[in-house]
Amino acid sequence: MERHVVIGTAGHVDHGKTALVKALTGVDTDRWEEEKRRGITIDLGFAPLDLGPGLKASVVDVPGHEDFVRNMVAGATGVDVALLVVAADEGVMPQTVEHTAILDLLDVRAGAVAITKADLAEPEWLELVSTDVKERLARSPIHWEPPVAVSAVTGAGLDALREALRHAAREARERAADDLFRLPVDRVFSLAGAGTVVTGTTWSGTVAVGQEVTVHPGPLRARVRSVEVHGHAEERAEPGRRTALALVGLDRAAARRGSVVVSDPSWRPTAELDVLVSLLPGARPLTQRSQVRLHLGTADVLARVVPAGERIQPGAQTQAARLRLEEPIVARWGDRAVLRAASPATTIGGCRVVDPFPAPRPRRPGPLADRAGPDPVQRVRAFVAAEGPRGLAVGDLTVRVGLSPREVPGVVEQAAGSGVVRAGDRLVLQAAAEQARARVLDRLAAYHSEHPMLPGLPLEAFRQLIGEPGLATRLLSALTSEGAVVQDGGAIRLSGHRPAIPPEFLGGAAALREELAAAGSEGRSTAELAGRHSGIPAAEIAEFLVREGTAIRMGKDTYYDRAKLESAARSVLREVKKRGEVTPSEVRVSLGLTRKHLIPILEWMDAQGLTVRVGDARRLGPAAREPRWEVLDGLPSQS
Ligand SMILES: Nc1nc2c(ncn2[C@@H]2O[C@H](COP(=O)(O)OP(=O)(O)OP(=O)(O)O)[C@@H](O)[C@H]2O)c(=O)[nH]1
Ligand SMILES: [Mg+2]
Repeated sequence: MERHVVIGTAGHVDHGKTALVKALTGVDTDRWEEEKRRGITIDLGFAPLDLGPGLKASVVDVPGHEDFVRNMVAGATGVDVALLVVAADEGVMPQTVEHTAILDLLDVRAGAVAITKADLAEPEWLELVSTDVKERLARSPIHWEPPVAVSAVTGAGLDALREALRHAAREARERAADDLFRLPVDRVFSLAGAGTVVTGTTWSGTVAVGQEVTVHPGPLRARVRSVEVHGHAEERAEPGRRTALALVGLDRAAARRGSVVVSDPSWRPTAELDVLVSLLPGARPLTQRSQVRLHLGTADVLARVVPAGERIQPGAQTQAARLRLEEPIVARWGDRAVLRAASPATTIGGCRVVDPFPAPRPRRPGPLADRAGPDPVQRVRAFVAAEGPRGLAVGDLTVRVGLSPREVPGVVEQAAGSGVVRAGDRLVLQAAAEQARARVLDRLAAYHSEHPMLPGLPLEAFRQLIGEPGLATRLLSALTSEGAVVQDGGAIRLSGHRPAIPPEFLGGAAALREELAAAGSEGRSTAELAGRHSGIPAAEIAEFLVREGTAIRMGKDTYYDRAKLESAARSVLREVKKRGEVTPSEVRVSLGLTRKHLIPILEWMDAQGLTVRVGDARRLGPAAREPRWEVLDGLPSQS
């Protein structure tokens, strides 16, 4: 199968990068008038390069001038193979060092080195420069091929350089086609007939003509009208190559360098990242709220640093920090980024994204080592553990935890064997799930002992106790399905709980029953009951009497003795039967009640369906035909 890689130039200004790219590819990548006039590269240039059987490359040519390092970083982000260019006549210079550091920080794995302008140097001098370069690169983690002396003018060494690039390509990272599609945009333009075109290097995944994509920030929806790779129409965009997408529905002004085109909904912008930072030797330490410029993909944004410890020192050890970004960007677990000082603009280090969606509290990052690890199962476990009882959404495993979609089912299955349980669409640590369960059971037991007469904890109070609605629902359904908890109307209780009057209130309860019986059709409000019977929880006892069946509550807090209320209702029904319909004043006299006490009873009867209101009068309602309300003419009812 044919392999595609992106080769990125690097090196000091004027060292011959663009001339070398032209000698290799035939393409002059300095397209701008200003570039021609000043004789330097300002922005990125692109050219295809055929490296022989089975290997195709796209070359990204970057500017070497120190004023345009920002553009260099945008070009370097998608690079698989570095092409470091050092002019024989000048040797290693500041941007030779800075560009090499940037390639390191972006985790470029392999590269070739061209000692160019060889035609200008004596062989001994060439040898000296080559040795110096080799020694310096020995400390770099990148796999560098031995330097090749070349001349863009004579063409000397170009074949050997092609061979070195082929070798380096073998060491380069493979970009996964079966992963989520992502293309960081480095150019946007409009083209007659094609509409808005965005270009960039496809980092991972594929997207086909006709497919819907999302452009961040936005998010904006668009459809892929066509795909081009170096001027050739393709059916789909694939990783490791320069890609131009013509997008239907995207306004030219809505995208820019730094935008990202994706197709999966799990990509979301974020303004906080937990990262592992490494600072270059000689960089100033980063302290609380130091300002830096973060370059991730083709985006660059200002950010404040919140180190996990006191400060971040330069050195080999990476250190945890949270970055608060001034604008949201798209980031994924494992992404590499470059950090530059805001002013003067110098490269100070880099970072690796460990959590693109960290919990807002605590405001500093917790330990990141477990979540940064390469083993996917351990990593999932660490993310799940960090989420506590909330757990981690399975949908977060791709972008947040860095798994490819095809890995997800297998990793979830393996994680299940190591203390992670799946609850619906979330993963929770077994221990955290058990803890949450125990907390609910404890809380219910405590509630029952505090309120032995109540049927259970109101559902709303339970939700507030848990805090998160999704978690509350999951816990409740787990506990009810295992039979430990019963949900009964608006309350939840332990399955063994039976509401009962505790011994110390039995006397009080008897007194309330008597009180309500004596109050008859007048009823008593909670306030009246509490006022007359101090020292007992009158409201809770009254509610208990309702559930036990000896009392009836009307409205929010007026209680009646059931037998008394029903007997009053029967009297009303008898009157209605006799007369066909009655007005309140007609029944008031026969019942001997004041209007104040009669009206609530009539309204209650309306609500029960015993009576129907017609103007000011009442007629028989449908419920009055039920056997227990059947009222025999002229005879007293059996209540
Ligand atoms: N003699 C000789 N001159 C060269 C060679 N390669 C490049 N040059 C000259 O060096 C100058 C700079 O070359 P560029 O290719 O523009 O350098 P660059 O590295 O692309 O410069 P920036 O992009 O601005 O960093 C030009 O005048 C080239 O003609 C070479 O192999 N031999
Ligand atoms: Mg150039």
